[in-house]
Parts: sequence; C-alpha cells; structure tokens
Amino acid sequence: MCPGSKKKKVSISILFLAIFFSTVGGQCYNQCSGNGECDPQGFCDCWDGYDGWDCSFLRCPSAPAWADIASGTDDAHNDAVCSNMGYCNGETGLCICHEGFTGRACERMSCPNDCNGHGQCLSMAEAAAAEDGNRLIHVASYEAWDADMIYGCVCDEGYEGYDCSLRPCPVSDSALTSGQQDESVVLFCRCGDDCTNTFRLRYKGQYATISPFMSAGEVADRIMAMSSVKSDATEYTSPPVVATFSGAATVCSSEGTAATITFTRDPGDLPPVFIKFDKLTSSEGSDVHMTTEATLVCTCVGACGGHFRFVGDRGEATEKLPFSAGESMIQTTLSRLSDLSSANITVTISDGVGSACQDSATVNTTIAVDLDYGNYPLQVVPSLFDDGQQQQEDEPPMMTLTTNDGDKEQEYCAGLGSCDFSTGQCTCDEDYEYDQEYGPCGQYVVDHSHWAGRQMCPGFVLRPSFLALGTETNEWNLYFTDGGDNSSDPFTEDDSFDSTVVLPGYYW
Ligand SMILES: [Ca+2]
Ligand SMILES: [Ca+2]
Repeated sequence: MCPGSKKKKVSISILFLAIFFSTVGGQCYNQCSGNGECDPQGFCDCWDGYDGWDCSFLRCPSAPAWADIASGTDDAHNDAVCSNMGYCNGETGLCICHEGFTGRACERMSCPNDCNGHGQCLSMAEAAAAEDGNRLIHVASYEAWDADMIYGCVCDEGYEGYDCSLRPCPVSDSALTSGQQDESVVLFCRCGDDCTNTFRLRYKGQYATISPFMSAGEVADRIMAMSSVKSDATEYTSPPVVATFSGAATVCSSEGTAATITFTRDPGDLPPVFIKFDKLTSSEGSDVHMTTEATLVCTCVGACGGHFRFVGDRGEATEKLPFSAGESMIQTTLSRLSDLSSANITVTISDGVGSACQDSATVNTTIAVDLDYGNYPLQVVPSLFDDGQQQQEDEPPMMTLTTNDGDKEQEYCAGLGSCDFSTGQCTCDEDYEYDQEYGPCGQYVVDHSHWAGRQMCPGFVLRPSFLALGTETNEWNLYFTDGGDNSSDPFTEDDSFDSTVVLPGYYW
C-alpha cells in the first residue's frame, strides 16, 4: 500500500468521528454553516436559499420539471431544482442548463439559433395570445403545463423553417391544373351621404386606408399598394387586385355597397382580410362588415339517414346535423361555434325545399356569415354513419361546400423549378423562365427560330393543363400549319403539328 492512500483513509476516519460527536445531543455539524437551524435530532433545517446537509450550499431555483415521475394520476411536472434539466452549482446557486434550455431554473426552451434574427421567439402562451393577421390569426389562451416552457420561432415575412433560416422562393399556381379560383372577399359598407372619416383593411398585417366614396379602381389601388400583396411585377397583363362593386359606384353608400375584392396574383387559400371601421360615422348610422358566402350542395340518394358536421374557424366541429336539417337548425348549430352568433348567420335553402339534402334532388343551401373579417373558413364533413352504424349500402351522399377561398396551388417556382432555400432563388427546369404574371419559371421558353419571322405560332399552342386533362379545346385563336389542309379544327386525327406549349396569358 502506498503512503498516500493510507493517509487518505485516516483523514476520512477523523471526518466520520467529527460528524458523530458534533451531531449527538442536538448539535449539528458546522452549526449548519450559519444558514439554518439545528433540529433536536441533529439535522439541519436550512433557510431559504441554502441546501446541503450542513446548509453550506446555495440552493438553485426550482420550476416545473421537464421530466419527473408522476406522483398520481396526471400529477407530474412538479417543481424541481433547475427543472430537472440542468445541474445546480452549489457554490454560486446558479443552474447550469442543458443545451437548448435557459432561464434561471432552466425552466424554458431557448429558440433554435435565436430564430436567426428573422423571427420572434415566443412561448406557447405568447404565441396563442398574439395576433398579427398573417401567421398568428386568432387570439386564444393556452395554459397547459408547457405554456411558458416551450418556445418556438414565429418567422418574419420572407423567412421560413423552425429556426427562420430558410428563404422561400416565390409561390405560384401550377399551370398543370386548371378550373381553380382566386380568393376573393366581399366587403359590405352602408354609410349615409354625410359619411365621414375612413376605414381600414388589414391583410397579412399590413393596412390600407379606404375613404367611403372611393371608386372600385381606387380601392384596388390602395390594396395593391400594401407590401403584403404580391405585386412585384411592374408590368402585368392583369392587375393583382380587382375590385367590383354592386349596389353603388362608391365603396360605401346610403343603400349599401357590396364590394368583391379578388386577389388574382396570390394563389391558394389566403389569410383573412380584416376591417377596422370604428371611426366611420354618418347621421344615418353605418354598417360595415365582411361577408363569407358558402354554398352547400347536397343530394343524399337513398342514404338520407346519415349526418354531417360543419368545421369552423379554429378547427372546431359542430354537433352533428341530420341530412334533413332545415334553415333554422343549421343556423342554430353554426351559432354555437366560437366567434359566431345567430345574428351574423343567414341560411337560405333553395326555394321550396325544407332540408339541406333530399333523396331525389340536388339542394343548394347558401350560408352567409357576416363578421369583421373574411373569409370565414367553413368546411363540411358528411358521414353515412349514424352513431357508429352504417345505415345502408346505398350511394354515399354528394355533399360539397364551396366558399370564396382560393384553391390554386401555392408551388415554389410555379412547380417548374427547384428552390434554393438559402437564397430564395429558383433554378428553373429546362425551357422555363421568369414570367411577369406567374413569377419565376412560369413561362415556357418558345423556340422561335423556325418561325421564319411570323408572329403566329406555326405549330400548335397548348396549355399544359389541357395536356394534363386531355381536353381538346380551342379556346384561343390558334393558328398552325398541319401539312396543308389548314383545317379550322386543330385537333383532327390526321393533323400533324409541332407541339409547342405555352402558359395561359402567353400568346402572340
Ligand atoms: Ca392550378
Ligand atoms: Ca382564405
């Protein structure tokens, strides 16, 4: 045995003897370091902020544990030193947190890479309560155990990804599918001839100020001036926002104007447009709101014993409605959704029909929802099953719900290129290039070299959508040479042609 280890053994023995003699008779070792009281059994009861058997350590802060062992049914995440996600340094009383966690007690997550400076780092509770009209649409409260513990990035416009490090490329509709609609919102404004002040529209967090006597063109211009509206092209064949009025030539009128505002350049289902109109005044009073009009089309064909539900904003589903539901039952059921009441819902079933679905006929039900924003995102979920039992083996019901929401694709680089998410730049597939209307990669590059100076395509002009659908349509004035017969029908069997593909809006 080496001398060093013998010496150590002796010193440990002395320590144990010291503890034994110092604790008998209610005496605590080291007199609890002056940081606690000695109980009759000789144990230290440390004061707040101190820890250790002799109260010589500084206590680190506690907070709900990230992981612990449940002490009863659903009783977990109880307070723990450094939230069970870090070590306590007893000399300093500071927690040394595991990577990715922060706070005095390691009680909250840090955001990945601090959102790279391109987003807000918000807790679950903060994100629920925030509203910016763009990524954070609805105010809600969230108070579960992780409400103040789990954090994430809410990226600024133009950035994406969990840490806001990605630069998304421009999105466009895919020209390979057709028959889809642009999103539109319907604004109603009734305000007398002495209407004063202005109201504001908010879209993706940006505002447009609208005067009550503006024309449709002026309203569209104000909306297009918002940076949140996709209108990067300086020249375009159609404007990115189109407004049409019915009822009057001005956006507000004493009898009321319904203004339909269509976003022709931003594809897909867009965030709602909000109105702020509290300053608008008139001696005749005023009424400003957005209307979402949804059309439910149903025929239940021998399977009319099932039911359906609506799903509203926030993803809430209504109670189930029988296919035989009438106007007032639909209105009452919808009014129980958050944000809605009977006063702002109007339900109209096609003339002379008492129920939303019929065995023998197709029924149209119009549901108008008036709120201070549009569109209200209403969906319908039909079911043949009632209380878990299939009714019969008949044809399923045909039930669809259409709204003013846009349904075009939101594809990076028009789906015809690849996106470099570090730069937000598209690399277009071969033969595609930037298009003023469809954005990057939206235009097919036509080889004009064999046209011999002619303005008209000597080949065959076809939309990719027609190719995909196999539709034979001569929607444009197509001119082509086809071996000499110059048929007015460009799609006859014996025609031969150069197949040249261009996108909608491109002809010459
Ligand atoms: Ca499309
Ligand atoms: Ca929408």
